[in-house]
Amino acid sequence: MKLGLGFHRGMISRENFRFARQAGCTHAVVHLVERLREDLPAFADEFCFGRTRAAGAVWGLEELEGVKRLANDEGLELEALENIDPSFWSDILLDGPRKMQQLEGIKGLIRDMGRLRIPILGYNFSLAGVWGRTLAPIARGAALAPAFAEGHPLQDQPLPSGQLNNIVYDADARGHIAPVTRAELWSRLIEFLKELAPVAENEGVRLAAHPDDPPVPALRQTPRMLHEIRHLDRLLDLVPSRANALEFCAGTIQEMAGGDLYEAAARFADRGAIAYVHCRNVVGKVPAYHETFIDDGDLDVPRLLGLLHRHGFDGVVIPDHAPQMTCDAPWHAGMAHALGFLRAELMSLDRAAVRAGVCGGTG
Ligand SMILES: [Mn+2]
Repeated sequence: MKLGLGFHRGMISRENFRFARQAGCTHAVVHLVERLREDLPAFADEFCFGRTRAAGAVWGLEELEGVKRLANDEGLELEALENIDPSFWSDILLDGPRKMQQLEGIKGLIRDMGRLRIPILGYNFSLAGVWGRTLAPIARGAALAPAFAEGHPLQDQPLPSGQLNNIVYDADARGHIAPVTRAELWSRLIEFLKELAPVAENEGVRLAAHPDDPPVPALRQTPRMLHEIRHLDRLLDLVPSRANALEFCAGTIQEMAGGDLYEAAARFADRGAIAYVHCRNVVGKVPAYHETFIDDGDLDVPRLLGLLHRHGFDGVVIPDHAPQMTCDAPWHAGMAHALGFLRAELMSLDRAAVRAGVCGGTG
């Protein structure tokens, strides 16, 4: 297994890639998601950023090439793009009039990823997205971390038009999104996969579905589809393809009301269905849980990594979220802590494999 770190768009920089390399990462995952255009940070011209582009245009080849070159310059492979900007696929999620046009846009993105050998496109087929949690001083030493308790009044606020996946993509939209049933949402997801999986397979790109975080059946008056382990099986079974895979978020799966994370990890690894892994820790399950430091929760991270290793998963593990540590660089310190822990575990698995002679060790 390989160690990686994920970066939101505003975090993509030479310094942050260097930080990841210093912590022992060999791989990077980047979110090219944009919030409102005026909120975008200014990017350095040398990396092809900062150009104006038509609203709703999918990331271009030059931009992806710029991010990849920057990562490579700092000793990192670009493993995945994570999370599709709502403006690129709003009508795929909502079954709107521009759906076919947006599917063509994402096919173009997948072809560019194939050309650049970026192997994974992580996505979250969710209307409300990650929502309804509060940041609380609840992790060890009063570190700030997200907490969730079902029934908070926020969670039932209807979803405004122009907002999906917790991102505003059209500030001028008025009203709320039309009601949708869970069956309708599943049929939109199946159409998305049937259209895109063959293109992705052809390009050597894997589409990796993130489970619903928080894993509850409904949020903001919209249904969710991937909040139990069996839903992930259903997703894989509906469109069998190497390109139809999982962004295996261990924290989210641990938060699910039922099911066994370790059994799921072993089974999905056996199926070769895990594209990459999000690894964080958590205390509690739905209806109430909170995130914690990686060494300090209900999830037995060494056991999980050992299982993934034994069941043949050889891809990238990233820390997902980490509590913010009290210092001048709360995100970096939290990530450095999680990366150090993961790096030690991955090294010890590699050493054990060499001792067992399964990784070409000479004894
Ligand atoms: Mn995750």
